[in-house]
Amino acid sequence: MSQTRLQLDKIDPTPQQQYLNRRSFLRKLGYGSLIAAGAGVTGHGVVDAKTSQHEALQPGLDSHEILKRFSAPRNKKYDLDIKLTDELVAATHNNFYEFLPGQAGNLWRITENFTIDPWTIEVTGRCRRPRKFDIEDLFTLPGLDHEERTYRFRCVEAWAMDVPWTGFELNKLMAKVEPLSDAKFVRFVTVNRPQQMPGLRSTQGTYPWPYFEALRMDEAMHPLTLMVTGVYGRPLPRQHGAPFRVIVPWKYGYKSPKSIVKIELLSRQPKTFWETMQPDEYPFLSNVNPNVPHPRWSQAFERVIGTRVRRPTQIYNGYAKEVAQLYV
Ligand SMILES: Nc1nc2c(c(=O)[nH]1)N[C@H]1C(S)=C(S)[C@@H](COP(=O)(O)O)O[C@H]1N2
Ligand SMILES: [Mo]
Repeated sequence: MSQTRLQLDKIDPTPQQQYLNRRSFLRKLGYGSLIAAGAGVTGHGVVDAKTSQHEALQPGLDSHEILKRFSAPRNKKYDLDIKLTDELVAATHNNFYEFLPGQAGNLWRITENFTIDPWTIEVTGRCRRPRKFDIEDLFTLPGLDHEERTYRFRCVEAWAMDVPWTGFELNKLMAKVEPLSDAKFVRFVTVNRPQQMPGLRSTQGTYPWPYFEALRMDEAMHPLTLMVTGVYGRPLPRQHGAPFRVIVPWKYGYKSPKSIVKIELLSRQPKTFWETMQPDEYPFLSNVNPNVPHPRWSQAFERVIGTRVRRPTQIYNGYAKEVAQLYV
């Protein structure tokens, strides 16, 4: 067995654990919604979906087989023309301050007992139909069809990854609550659960918990902004922000909040978590820009995790064609 193979085996509990999570997660969704979710997942209609889901729930299939069967149809429009980050590398290189302040490789372990089912997201504020969505809603409501997109992702601390997220455009969820015309900003709030989140306990008083982020309405409604429910064809692992997070690929990573419980539509610009503490370092917009250094380091280059690649940072993280017009 090669050295690489051995190393992979050593950290293999992660995908295996995710696979088991996926099984119980899907079981909890109930059979009816399995079919519905499957229809969105395979794109081949209800009957095929039912078959593949059914088979996938048989014990003994390896996690890669599961991954193949549950992959949402990939939206070719957003396909990156580069080698994707290894799943295990992404799963063991995370940032989730509620569990552990700082960058960490063992967040998958620290988040192990975090309860993600049941879960609700409340969408409220300046909208005609405020409502709560549960897990099942996000997988089964019409119009929230899941797809897979490969996106670049850039942390402000100059590391990058290229990963396949599964989810749907946030604007589709917004449409369900019918925003009012004075809804100009969208604020996201992460779950506040100190008994399961050791980072919340150890930093009480240091940080303004719970974590909150925000976008302008036009940014939130942009087709690139994803409500993410999965990655690498599986439900989102806890360390990546299960069960639901937002991904905004042209902004620094902290603008992509995890484990969201509340979305508020607001008429005025709110403060964000990091902006509250260090407005010069983490301003509201925080678009990826190689020409604007962080006050303490350059943003000209980025390190691709799991590789030796150091590559130039791209303006808007490579999404200028799609988003530059938002900022003229
Ligand atoms: N709730 C919450 N969301 C968060 C963070 C956090 O600490 N708490 N960290 C952010 C930062 S700085 C980054 S780089 C990304 C990391 O996402 P990943 O661990 O899935 O790679 O999550 C972002 N979302
Ligand atoms: Mo980050």
